[in-house]
Amino acid sequence: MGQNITQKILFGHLIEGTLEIGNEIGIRIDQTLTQDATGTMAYLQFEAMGIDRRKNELAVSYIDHNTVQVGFENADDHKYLQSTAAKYGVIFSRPGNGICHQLHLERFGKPGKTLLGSDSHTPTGGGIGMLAMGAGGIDVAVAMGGGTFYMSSPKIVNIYLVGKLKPWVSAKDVILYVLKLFGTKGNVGIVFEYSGPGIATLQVPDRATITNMGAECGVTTSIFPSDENTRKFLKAQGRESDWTELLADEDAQYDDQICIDLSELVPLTAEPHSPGNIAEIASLAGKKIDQVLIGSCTNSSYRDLRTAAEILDGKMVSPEVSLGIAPGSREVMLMLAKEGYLEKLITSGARILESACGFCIGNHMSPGTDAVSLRTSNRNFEGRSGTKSAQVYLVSPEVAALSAVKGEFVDPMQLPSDNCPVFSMPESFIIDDSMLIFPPGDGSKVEIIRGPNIGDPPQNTPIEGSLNGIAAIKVGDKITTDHIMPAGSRLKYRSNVPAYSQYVFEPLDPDFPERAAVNRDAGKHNIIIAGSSYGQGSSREHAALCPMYLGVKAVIAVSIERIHTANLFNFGIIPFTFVNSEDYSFIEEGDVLTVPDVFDTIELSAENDKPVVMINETKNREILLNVDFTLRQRSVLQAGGLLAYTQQQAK
Ligand code: MIC
Ligand code: SF4
Repeated sequence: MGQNITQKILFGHLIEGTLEIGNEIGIRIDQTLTQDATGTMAYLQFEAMGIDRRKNELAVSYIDHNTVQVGFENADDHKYLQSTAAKYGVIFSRPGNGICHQLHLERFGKPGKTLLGSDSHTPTGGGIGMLAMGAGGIDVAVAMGGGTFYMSSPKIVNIYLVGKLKPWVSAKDVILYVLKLFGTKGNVGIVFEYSGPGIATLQVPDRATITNMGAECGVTTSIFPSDENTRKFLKAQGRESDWTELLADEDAQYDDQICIDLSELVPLTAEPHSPGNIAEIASLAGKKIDQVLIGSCTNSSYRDLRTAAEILDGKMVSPEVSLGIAPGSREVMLMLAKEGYLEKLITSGARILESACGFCIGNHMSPGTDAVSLRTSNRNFEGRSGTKSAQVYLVSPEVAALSAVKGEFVDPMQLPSDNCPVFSMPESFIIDDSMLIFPPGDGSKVEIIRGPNIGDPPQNTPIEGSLNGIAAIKVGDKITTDHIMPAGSRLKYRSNVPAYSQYVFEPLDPDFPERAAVNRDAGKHNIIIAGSSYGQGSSREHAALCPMYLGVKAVIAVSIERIHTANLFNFGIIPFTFVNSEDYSFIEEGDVLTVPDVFDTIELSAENDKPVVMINETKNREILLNVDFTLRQRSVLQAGGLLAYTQQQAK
């Protein structure tokens, strides 16, 4: 039987397990990437593992998230990351060089390779045929040390594309349409594999926009074949020798298939406050707007910004609108500058921002009160922009640029199609790797620079005996990691867990940290009760690490997203799910919850394939919990987390 491309890559990298949907498999990771906001913890954990040098094929440490210095903390983090990169054999991408996903695609990604990144949008690499996945920093640290990456063998869903996009409709509309079909929950353990005649009409930057934002569906990753378009892109990057063809076999099988006719799509948007709230732009035409931001790892390529520049050429941004543009990389910025597009952008009144995540993570350019902000980024969770009352809409660069001029939503389908800029891939990009620092051959003499904000990664103390819990907080459905561990202005505490822990659940319940600390200090175990799709969004392991620091020992949810589940295991927090989701309503904040001899009970339940019985002492009621944990996951929990487990294994 023929293989699809996901299977080809998985078989080629399989170390443990069999490819049956839902089975835990262990795979070899070729390349890793980290970014500054998750990287400090990843390298602190790498150091704690006692490995002297990175062992995988290629590792890159990017500085892109927090480049705006307010206080000394970020600059100190950057120094720490630069020195760890030199010491451990990691390539360092200096602040200003660009956003990790855009840069990795341009300079390092290779078809057929596996890539693990401490950022949920790592699947961007799927645009050139990589099996690229997001994970917590500690998983990336283990992979850098040559360790196996464990994941659930995916269900492979084929998205078969036919037709060609109409003028004014672009890749962002494709992925927004996919989000409309699949939503933001219920897709755990899936890989979207694209194929069909329609893919030949999509260039690498288009494909990367689509694989990037597959993350919003909660899938493990998304992948396109590596074909002639991929070769052209890599050739233009001066890397044709990195190209290999990677196509699904003619008789490849998939676990499911849907077909999308590209020619039927129209411009779409994700309305506040979820990337899954899809509406047609036509339904919003004429609505007043206040801010437009073009950039982020989803839509900041040369293709996207050149298109925006062509639309803005000779026009002025509306006086009611603030337009910011953040190129995805220095290469993009140089291309725009050399070809005169930067001048067109500046002349139109656009504010040129640094090649970094910036506005997307809410650390600058927060909109005004109740403002309507149009962004080409991938997440519009409430408050992520830094302004709780802001209404953030996710749109294509075409809609963003047109609307910035008019001061209101513009439906491009009402405009002549001849006005739509046509893009063709340049023969060559401007290649300038001078902002990359390559590590010395021998890093043993390199001194690691640690500012006062950088502390040791806290370790968990494993539960002994019973889970003696208190429902310390009860939250609803679709709680994102931005709700659990806000980023934006709090990002600078990423390497200081005691300080960052003071903001756990800040947007939902700012008193939580104090309450949890009181329980913890009284010897009680804090438990988080949640609805469905808990931990959506980012890969940030602080959404497990900081609750761990506050004494959280278990999460009980209707369902938990993939990366967050892995992060909970990694920090020794038990990720229970309800057997009967109605039981969610039988627990209230403050209830006393007990599982006697918790690890023995879990072992017995796992062996006999039976649920764990938890007692809600306050309500005098038994509640059944799923424990479909593997032996490895159970051992990690018992050790108190992956760091302790890895240290034990190394002895
Ligand atoms: C995000 O887009 O939410 C982030 C910031 O890039 C995160 C990583 C982080 O929290 O540092 C992600 O997507 O994983
Ligand atoms: Fe950066 Fe935004 Fe992309 Fe996250 S989603 S990596 S914050 S640009």
